[in-house]
Amino acid sequence: MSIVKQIRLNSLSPLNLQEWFWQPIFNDMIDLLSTFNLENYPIPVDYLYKSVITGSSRKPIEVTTSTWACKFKKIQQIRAACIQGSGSLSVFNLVIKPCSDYNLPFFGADFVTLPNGHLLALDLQPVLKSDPFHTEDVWEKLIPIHHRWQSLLPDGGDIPPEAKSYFSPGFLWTRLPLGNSSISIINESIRPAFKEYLSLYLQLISNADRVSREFSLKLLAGQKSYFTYRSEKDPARGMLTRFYGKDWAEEYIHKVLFNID
Ligand code: DBV
Repeated sequence: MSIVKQIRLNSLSPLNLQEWFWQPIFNDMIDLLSTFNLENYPIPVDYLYKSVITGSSRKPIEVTTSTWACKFKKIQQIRAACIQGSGSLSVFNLVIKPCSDYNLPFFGADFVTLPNGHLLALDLQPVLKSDPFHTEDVWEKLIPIHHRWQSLLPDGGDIPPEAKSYFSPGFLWTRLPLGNSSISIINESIRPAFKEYLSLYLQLISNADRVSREFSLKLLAGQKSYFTYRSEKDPARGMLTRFYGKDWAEEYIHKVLFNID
């Protein structure tokens, strides 16, 4: 059974990957975004869709990587990297990058299914790590939502120490084993948590006012260092290189996933 190949005219065309484990959450995202006037965010055609046959000759496995992206008022880029292989390989990685004229955090989700289990991360991540004016009003809204869902989930364990300063006090983080009980947890906790985090974020966007030119330059510098960090430390680098080769993987990480321009 292979994934349905899609001919997508641009990155904004709907993504409807047959058997993609994270498709329902992706659809929730589209529903929530549908009140905004979404515009295409061009992605080079080589990165819109990529497929490789891997595994053994007796048991070949197709691994596809699709990129979905758009932009809208106050948001410079929203992009999703969507990977589907066999049942135990599936990724939905989402980043929303606001225009630096607005005092907004990033939105980030990393939903990863691998043969050793699910790894689930959700956060609104500050652009400036130690500026009290930046996102000061966000945390009192996010922390109760975080607490409600995190208390139902096991803690995800240690994260790389250099990553810690990028996380917010509302970082939702868990690891679950493969199996039906985890699928119930994903449906009953992760999916609604994602919707609540994203709804809060969209509300923050709607309420955001322009900042001064001076502050906007600070935010821009913070965004650059965050994207540089994410591109240097991308945990998917090994996997993408293995499937598609070093040249494609490096270009994808630097020019598409974490493009600073
Ligand atoms: N992570 C990405 C992109 C991916 C991706 C663009 C295209 O930033 C997938 C895919 N993340 C991915 C994979 C792994 C992780 C791990 C495949 C597993 C790597 C492995 O085990 O081999 C959250 N993601 C992780 C880890 C953390 C995060 C903390 C464990 C890293 C480690 O142990 O080294 N990623 C991190 C985070 C956000 C995020 C907080 C934003 C909310 O996107």
